[in-house]
Amino acid sequence: MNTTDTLIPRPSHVALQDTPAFTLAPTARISAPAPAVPVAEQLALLLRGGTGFELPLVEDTRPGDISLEFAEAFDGGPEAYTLSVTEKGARLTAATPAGLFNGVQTLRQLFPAAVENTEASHGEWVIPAVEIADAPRFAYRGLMLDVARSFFTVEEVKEQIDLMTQFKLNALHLHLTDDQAWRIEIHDPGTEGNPSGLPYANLTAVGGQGAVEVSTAMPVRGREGFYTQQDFLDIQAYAATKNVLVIPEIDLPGHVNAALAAVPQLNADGLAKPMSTTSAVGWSTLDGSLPATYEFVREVLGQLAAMTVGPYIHIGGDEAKVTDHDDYVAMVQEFAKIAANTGKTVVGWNEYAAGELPEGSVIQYWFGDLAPVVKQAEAAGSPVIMSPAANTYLDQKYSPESPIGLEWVEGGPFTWSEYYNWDPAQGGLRDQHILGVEGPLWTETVRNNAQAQWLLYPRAVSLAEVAWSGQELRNAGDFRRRLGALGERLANQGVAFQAAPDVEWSATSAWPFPDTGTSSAPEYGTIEA
Ligand code: TNX
Repeated sequence: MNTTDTLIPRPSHVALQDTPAFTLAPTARISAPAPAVPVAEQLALLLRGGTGFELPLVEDTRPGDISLEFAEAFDGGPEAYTLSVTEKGARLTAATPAGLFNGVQTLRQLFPAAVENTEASHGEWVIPAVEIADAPRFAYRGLMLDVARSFFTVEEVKEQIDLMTQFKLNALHLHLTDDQAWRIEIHDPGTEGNPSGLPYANLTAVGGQGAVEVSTAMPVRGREGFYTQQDFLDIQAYAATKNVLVIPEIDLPGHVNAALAAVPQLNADGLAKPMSTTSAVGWSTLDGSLPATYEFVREVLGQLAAMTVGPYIHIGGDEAKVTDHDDYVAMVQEFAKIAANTGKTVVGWNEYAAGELPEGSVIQYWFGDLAPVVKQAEAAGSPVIMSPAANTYLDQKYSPESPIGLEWVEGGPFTWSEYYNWDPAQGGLRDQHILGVEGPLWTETVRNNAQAQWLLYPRAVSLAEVAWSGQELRNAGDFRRRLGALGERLANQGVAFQAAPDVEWSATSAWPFPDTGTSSAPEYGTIEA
């Protein structure tokens, strides 16, 4: 098969040449100017694994090399790139390291799937002569990991980053707090910054110990934990090497039971709530009449902003079902102001647009009426992240027989095709209003990375193409064929993808359910002692 035909996401322009192909030789080198060296290193790591070649990084270029170059003016924005492959070598150009990183992902997919093996194999590393010019449709192409309902270690988060970036996904939203747990360390600011003496250390000491328990087969044990501020910096530093921006979320004013359990002063009666393991939603709230509420939010968002490298912080705002509507609006407006005063751009779930938001605040649409979101986008210039549940919710079951996953979203269950066959520009929203697309993985039923992978892949691949490739380039039948070819790459990476029955997979998944007809997958379903 010709690898220029199986690229995912599909590039804007691909012109296969009828000139001789390029063969990567053991003597090949990777040439890059200093600012491109970190990206060149990423490429070298990828290719060294499967080929076993040395692939040293150099500054000059000679025939047979892969070269990374900067070009000043560039069509298609900061993430655009061109890739030119001839018999003499492969040449990537872009205006930024991000553009080069995207080009590297395309180049990687042009090599035979064996390049994804961690052990070197004796392949013929031939890629077709081709001219590619490519740029993303949307700047924000994200996944969300709910680390509150089930904790994911720093290592697991990094593994998720490794996988997502091969499809040019560039945003990782971490849902850090919820009713069942609080996952991010907040330092005690000392007496001066803490007039009410709030026990911030309890947030993780108490709040970090929870998780959802939907069944006895999935106990809390093994799914608790939290990130120190250093851990969070470490995740972001790793993400940055792969062109990924991390967006942290503190969910307010609902989904806060873990905070109410850790900090007694956040309760009107001054008594800490018990921790909870239920998967019910919409039953907890901050109290807008307590000064401690605002003191708390100011301290938490201040520290969060200080440890966040990227421009965004997310303040939640969803499903505050037991919060009086006027209180909700008043709190959310105040919290958004506090967040904006940190210098960051505020993001929230679409309910929060009921309040007046600081200019430029981002609305993440997930559910309900899109019309007010479109209005805000047009009138107030609020960029929108599109996460409509029925097209992006990665926590939903694939079929009624799926051993994990929820199934509350109407129209489900959902496979790769429902997450492919939609256009983010809908209901009057136009591309210029849309920051991008994000697929949330809520983790009530997910207890480790293999299970997360199974819910994510291949649906996250659909979302990656929706976010990257222009609507006119997309075609479900063609995408299904390319997914089939992708199977071998995912299998070589050890990914537990869902073997969608309507796709002709080129290799078997590490977790082939439901093809095997059994719902038991011992290596992923049992609890380690
Ligand atoms: C709704 S989507 C939620 C989450 C749940 C999810 C389960 C959203 C903004 N809130 O709290 O985990 O449903 O699918």
